[in-house]
Amino acid sequence: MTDTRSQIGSIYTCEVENCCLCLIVSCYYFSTNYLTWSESRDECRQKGGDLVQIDSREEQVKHTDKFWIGLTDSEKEGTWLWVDRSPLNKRLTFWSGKEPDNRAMYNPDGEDCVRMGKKAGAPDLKCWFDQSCKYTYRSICEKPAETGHFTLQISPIGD
Ligand SMILES: [Ca+2]
Ligand SMILES: [Ca+2]
Repeated sequence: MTDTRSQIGSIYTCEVENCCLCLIVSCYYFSTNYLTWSESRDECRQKGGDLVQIDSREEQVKHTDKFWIGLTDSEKEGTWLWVDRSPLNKRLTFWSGKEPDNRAMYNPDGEDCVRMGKKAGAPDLKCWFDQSCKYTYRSICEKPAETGHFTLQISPIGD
């Protein structure tokens, strides 16, 4: 069973499982600001998280539409690192078609940041694109799940 809770005093929405133990699974914040990849990352960090890291297929299933995610090869071309510096698990990638292509022919700086595309019609959830980090998109922030206090969102009956 999964349900969703809001973190007190936070803009993040968190999901919890197994509510006897109230194991907190993950907290996400969907930014509506169109920012470059580093500006998006700054915004997430200011809000106590970081750009989302996709650690499971379930996490990929949850998210849709065009958002920056926390994956980049800006340090070393072709070496994809998540924002916590963990390497991309090659068995758990969702590159679209021939991506990543670092289309340097059109982008003098190459393409070093990853945007999730719309999943609609994407076979097997494959909707990641490497893009110029200077483009502006919305982003998904993720917050370490173990911090903070949580409250159930219950609407009083008859209110
Ligand atoms: Ca690149
Ligand atoms: Ca690309």
